[in-house]
Amino acid sequence: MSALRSSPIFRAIILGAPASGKGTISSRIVRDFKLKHLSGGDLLRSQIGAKTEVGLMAKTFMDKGSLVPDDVMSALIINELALLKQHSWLLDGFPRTLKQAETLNQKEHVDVVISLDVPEEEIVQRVAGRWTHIASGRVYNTEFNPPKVPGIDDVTGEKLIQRDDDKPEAVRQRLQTYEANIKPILEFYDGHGILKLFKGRFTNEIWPKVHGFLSESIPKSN
Ligand code: G5P
Ligand code: MG
Repeated sequence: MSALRSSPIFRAIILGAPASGKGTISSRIVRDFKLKHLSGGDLLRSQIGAKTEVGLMAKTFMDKGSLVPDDVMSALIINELALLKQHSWLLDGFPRTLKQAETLNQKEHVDVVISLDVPEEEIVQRVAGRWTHIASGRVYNTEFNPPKVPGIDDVTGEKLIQRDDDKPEAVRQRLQTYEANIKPILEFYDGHGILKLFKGRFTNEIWPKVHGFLSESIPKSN
């Protein structure tokens, strides 16, 4: 779809409600298919950590569970993708509005869009147990994939934190924001024939299906 391209480079998007497992499934995709991973949320959190003007502004929206304005978000992502011209990539959590989808479509070719459909009650339970390593975006869950040492990242030994927007009010707002925006985005990609839905309660149930789908979709020379 969009810009013409005939290389073995492969570009995918992963969408889904807050805590539907986008980050968890992305890390498995990166491990098995060697795509570069770019998460809008991780990018914003690194801007917040660096106390940039964009980061400080974005935090005011994120803490409430609202979306960062389209122009700011699209500019951030498009700039990052411009650095990945020679790479296959996986874009996590972008686009989140039809406007963002249209902006992306004008700039980049996308091969497939993976959409995760996980029941809401499962999501609410998960968030309470999530611990994040901000610098890398690695996520843990006290039940599902606990770190080897509680509160410590397995790879770097640095401290894990609980995200400010994982408080119950913000999670409720994030879910509402997602529901209010997702339908036209899915219709947009379905209209381009590149949407693939994955429904399930658990990551370990969804992941083999995503793996099978990508094994079929990614060019073998990649
Ligand atoms: P983010 O950072 O993109 P969300 O809300 O879309 O945030 P989030 O919270 O990062 O999504 P996820 O990546 O879908 O969730 O899920 P995950 O982290 O892998 O899994 C959630 C938890 O469940 C983890 O603890 C994991 O270990 C656990 N888990 C996974 N699978 C299972 C399972 O099978 N069982 C169990 N028990 N646990 C499991 O965006 C944050 C904010 O940034 C802004 C917005 O303000 C947004 O709210 N933002 C944007 N604003 C505008 N436009 C955009 N495009 C934006 N992108 C981000
Ligand atoms: Mg995530």
